[in-house]
Amino acid sequence: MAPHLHSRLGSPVTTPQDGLHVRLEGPASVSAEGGQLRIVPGLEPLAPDLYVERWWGEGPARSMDASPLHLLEFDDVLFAAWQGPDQPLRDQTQQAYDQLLRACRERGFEHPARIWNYFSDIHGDEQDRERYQAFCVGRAEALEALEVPLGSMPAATAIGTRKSGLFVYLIATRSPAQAIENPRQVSAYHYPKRYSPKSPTFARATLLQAEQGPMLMVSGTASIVGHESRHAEDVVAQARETVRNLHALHDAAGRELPGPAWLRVYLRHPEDRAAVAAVIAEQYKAMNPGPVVQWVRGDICRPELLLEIEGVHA
Ligand code: 3EB
Repeated sequence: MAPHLHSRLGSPVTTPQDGLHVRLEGPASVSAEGGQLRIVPGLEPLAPDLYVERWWGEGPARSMDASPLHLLEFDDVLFAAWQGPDQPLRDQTQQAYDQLLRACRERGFEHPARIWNYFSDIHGDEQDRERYQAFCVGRAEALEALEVPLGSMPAATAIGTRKSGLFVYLIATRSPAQAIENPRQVSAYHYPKRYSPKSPTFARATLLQAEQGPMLMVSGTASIVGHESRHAEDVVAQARETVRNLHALHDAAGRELPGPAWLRVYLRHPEDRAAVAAVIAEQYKAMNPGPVVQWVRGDICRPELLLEIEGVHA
């Protein structure tokens, strides 16, 4: 049977509902209690958009809180989160992925469909490597050891923060979602080695045939064509290239899918917001209502990239 999975980006509700809640305000933390898994990653919201991202499934939700691992299990979807130190990043990432994926497998949720990664100082050095590369190596090692095939990677986000700590959280299902690649881009797991000794292991998007209809979970998407960054230092051109990539992913997944229900925009420089907002408004002007958009300050993994956009079509 198709899994039940729902996602909304919206205002905080007074009666807290069951599910995964990602908030951007308050001290960085992860906790699972009752029917809720609450995550405040080390990101900075760009006020006044203090939206809450909520994901939920069907049936009673059961939580398990055993730091560094926090779980929330519905009938046919599992949310899992890991919070720990981000030093040394390679080892911590390897452990986080190993523990998260083992916990998913033990509960019968073999297939991670979507994963988010946040950690500090993404352009800093660790053992003569950029920390983003150390992260890629730790992640690839864990996924290899667990024999996750390259064509079955989850959609992903990896963003640098200004608060220490590694936050990894995911959505896993019992049956696989379909990985979608972007025909305008080389698959990240086939990037040349100059970006990282172990290539980034993620799908550009995953398409889940959910009970209520198809859902497309779109990875963090940036101004990259082929494997190369485009339009260094030109935020408007980067925004236009990024929405072309989002459009290409929508095409690849199937135009019968609705447009994005919500988007999250990560900006390296908050002052670029108005320029990027104009590009997004133009792109989705035919949609009514258009996507709910959340704005966050964050460091994209390549220093020349000024923004990244992720989202959900459902
Ligand atoms: C890119 O397309 C831009 O390493 O998990 C976007 C989303 C990016 C996820 C990751 C990296 C990751 O390569 C960067």
